Amino acid sequence: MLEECVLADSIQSWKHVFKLDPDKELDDEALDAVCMSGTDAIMIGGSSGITYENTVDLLSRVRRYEVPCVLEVSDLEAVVPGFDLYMIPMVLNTMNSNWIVGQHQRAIEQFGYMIPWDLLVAEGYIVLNGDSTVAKLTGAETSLSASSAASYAQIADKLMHLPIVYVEYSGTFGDMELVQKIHRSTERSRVLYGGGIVDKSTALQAAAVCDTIVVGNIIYRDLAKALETVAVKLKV
Ligand code: 1GP
Repeated sequence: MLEECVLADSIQSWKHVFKLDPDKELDDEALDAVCMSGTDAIMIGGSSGITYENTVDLLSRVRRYEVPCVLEVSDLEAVVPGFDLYMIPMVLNTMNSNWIVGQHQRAIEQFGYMIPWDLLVAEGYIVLNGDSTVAKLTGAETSLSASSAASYAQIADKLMHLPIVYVEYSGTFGDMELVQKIHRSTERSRVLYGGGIVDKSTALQAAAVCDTIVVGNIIYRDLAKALETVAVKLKV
């Protein structure tokens, strides 16, 4: 129990996370570079094409390394045992309650008896790139002013007491003033930012206005640039 709590608490020290998509190819050499990069954690997740098989396969490859490996649960069919933690997204800025509590309710009703509750970490997602797969899938209302976005973050932080607010611009670099406003308006939740971080410069800009940056697609497009982003860890 203690060990599990310590694990969940370790998120508080994460500055940098690489997000790997089980639906995308990454050869062993590239995976070795990612896992040995000094990143704080590997998050496995994606919005489409995630299966039990491709998730197990990626987990077993990442498990050769010491870096913590967490699953961001997006599809019940692809929940694989053996991860260090399970991140549970709740999309706050959608009117479709399916993505806030609906899927969660059905999962708990069906599988509650086997859920390792101490390994679950809830994420209050604020989805802000209207062109992204996650925005389309969840019907997120992405045209938010900074103060609207910050008020969603305060729901996560002050009303729901979620450990994480995830500012999700997947695929595009976001409005850093908006992210900063979210960061300033939260007290306890850790603010994760992801979207369009493609090199050291964008990584440093994002790291300056949040607690943890999440780097995704650039891993598959330009590995050297992706590895540069770990430099944010030197700027503690
Ligand atoms: C996606 O926030 C992550 O969930 C990272 O986004 O792929 O644009 O880096 P990118």
